[in-house]
Amino acid sequence: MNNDKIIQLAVNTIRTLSIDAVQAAKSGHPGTPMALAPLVYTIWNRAMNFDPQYPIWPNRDRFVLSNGHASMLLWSILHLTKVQAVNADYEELGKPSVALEDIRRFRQLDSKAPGHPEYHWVSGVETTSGPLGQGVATSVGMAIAQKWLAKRYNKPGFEIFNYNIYAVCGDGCMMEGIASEAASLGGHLGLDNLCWVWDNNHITIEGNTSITFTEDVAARFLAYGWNVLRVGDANDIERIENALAVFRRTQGRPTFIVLDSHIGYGSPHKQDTSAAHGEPLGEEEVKLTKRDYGWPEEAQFLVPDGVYDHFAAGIGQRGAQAQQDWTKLFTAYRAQYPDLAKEIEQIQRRELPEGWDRNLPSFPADPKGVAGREASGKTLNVLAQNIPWLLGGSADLAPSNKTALTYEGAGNFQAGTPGGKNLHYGIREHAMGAVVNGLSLSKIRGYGSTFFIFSDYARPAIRLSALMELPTIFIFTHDAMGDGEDGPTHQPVEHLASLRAIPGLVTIRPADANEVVEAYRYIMQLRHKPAILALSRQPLPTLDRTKYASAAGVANGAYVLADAPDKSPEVILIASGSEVSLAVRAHEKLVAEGIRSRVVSMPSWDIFEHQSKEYRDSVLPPGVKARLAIEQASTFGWERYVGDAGRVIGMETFGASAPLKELQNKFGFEPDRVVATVKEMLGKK
Ligand SMILES: Cc1ncc(C[n+]2csc(CCOP(=O)(O)OP(=O)(O)O)c2C)c(N)n1
Ligand SMILES: [Mg+2]
Repeated sequence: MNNDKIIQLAVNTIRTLSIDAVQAAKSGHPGTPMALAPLVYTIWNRAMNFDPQYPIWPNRDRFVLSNGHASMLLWSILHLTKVQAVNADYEELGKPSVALEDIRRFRQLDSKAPGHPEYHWVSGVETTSGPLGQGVATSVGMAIAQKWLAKRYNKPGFEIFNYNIYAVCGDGCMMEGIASEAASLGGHLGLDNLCWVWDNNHITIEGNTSITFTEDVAARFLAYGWNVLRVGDANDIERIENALAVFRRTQGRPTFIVLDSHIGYGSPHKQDTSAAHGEPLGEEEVKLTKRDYGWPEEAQFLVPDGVYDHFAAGIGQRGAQAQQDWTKLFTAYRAQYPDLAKEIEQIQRRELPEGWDRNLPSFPADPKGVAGREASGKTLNVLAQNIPWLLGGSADLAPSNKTALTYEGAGNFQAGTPGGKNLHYGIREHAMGAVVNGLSLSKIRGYGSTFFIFSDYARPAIRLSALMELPTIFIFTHDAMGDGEDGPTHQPVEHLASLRAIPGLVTIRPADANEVVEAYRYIMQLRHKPAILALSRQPLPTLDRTKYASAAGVANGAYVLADAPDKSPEVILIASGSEVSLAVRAHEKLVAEGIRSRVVSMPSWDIFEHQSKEYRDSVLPPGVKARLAIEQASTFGWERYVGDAGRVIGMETFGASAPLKELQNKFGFEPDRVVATVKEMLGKK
């Protein structure tokens, strides 16, 4: 078989597998895989350094399919290149990541070819994508990570990290704000290891983009500081290959390739129409399209002879060679730089270095206390020195969030200083969320930060953190009404409830400085869960831990902080964050009046829910029905802990603009209100 013929056969295999899978599933997106098969073929078989045998090789090139609806592109290429499956413990499973049977069962339960690319579910998927724009934005985080890793670990003669990141996106990604934020950041940082290819097909679901999207996208990217290239024919493999080669030679800026394509390529009635986007072609049209490709019309899920071999001779050979060369290089590196090599290995396994928690601060009892954000800043600065690969920053609020790493040598991450640990995301919260995901997917321990209220702006990326089971960290300050005068635009109300509702996300709202330290201690040990910290702006009294229980209770999510004298409470006060010291003050009054109250500090619902029933019942004895939750946030959801007979002092409305003291008075966050409510509940009025 001559070369052109086998190439065409390989490309058409990607197309027809996609068509057949969508047809069998009776749902899915055939048009874009049909159009982009040559692109994906070229990136994988001609450009990428990726060893299908070892898809977690640390120096592999990354491929991100940001237009995740075109997932059949990924399932086809993972299958045809015989990428091997690896489990969450990084063990090779000795079977393909995506079998032909999975493709036959596209979009069915347990198939390794789900509707959209899912990290953690299918080996070879570098990030979950589908919410448009997230993939490309995440790729910026991956590119930042590569730059940082290269700066720290590469040594003369040892290019340990020199990989590139390829991301494919569609019109939807280009319309989404998150992609613009990320492109702006990527351009500013001059990420020349990053290449986005835009599938410029002029089609989205509602029709031609002439109805919605008529700006000059290329000009936008030039303005962002990207190198912009154009390939006028998505079927021209040589020109695609040339453009990718130009990308690899380009220094000092990321590359944006505009690829003009025809959605549904080859379909006589659906090409260039939105009908090709998101529904099966239909049996008749499938046959006509196959005829157009010169494909046997009746054949289904056909992988013609020679196609697997063709990929094996391309990416298979090149990737294996690159991986083996690297592994040899790394062996020599380990001999010369054992400490750095050990770090790289720990990073890959998401382990913490020895002594990661040494010198963590401990705060003495102090009625005036320390702000949550202050305690966080101190703790973070210690951890970042103990854990070299812990890095991050804020969306322009570092002075308020106290996230700046201020110790000698921490440095700022900029184009010319990629070893810096302080990232400046700019006022781009959504991209920040995705960038943190990208760092984490690269095994760097990344964090992002802003005011808690603006967690909304990052929420879709945080949700993906949870879906991907990434140990990302989000540090949110100004967690309630502590910024009083800024008013309701800046006062979170529903945010705790809404983040607590995200499956797998660990939400922690510490009560005092020592709970902040314990929260970090807990978070740092997470390997497969994201965490958010909700921290106060204002000082919170540092509780006297000789009198009250140890802050180590944070690791249980909730714990008995102060108890009734006989340890058999008639009422339980449950609080988080700034309301814990309020609960303690009310508790002292109640006890003085002979009421047997208990205070439960509950920094994290999620952690508490993961404790044994025995433990949970010991903290909240089922027999004690008089329960009062106090939290400066939406009351939504607290019924689960206070029960039918309980009460909640929380927020039913937005806040207001006034000094904090007046707000506490207006909204009832005062000891006397707590005491009165308890008495009412106990019928002692
Ligand atoms: C954030 C987000 N909004 C909406 C959707 C639903 N959606 C999926 S694909 C699509 C159209 C995308 O158009 P384009 O990126 O041009 O893809 P093409 O049809 O060209 O493959 C939409 C609106 C989504 N997946 N994510
Ligand atoms: Mg499109």
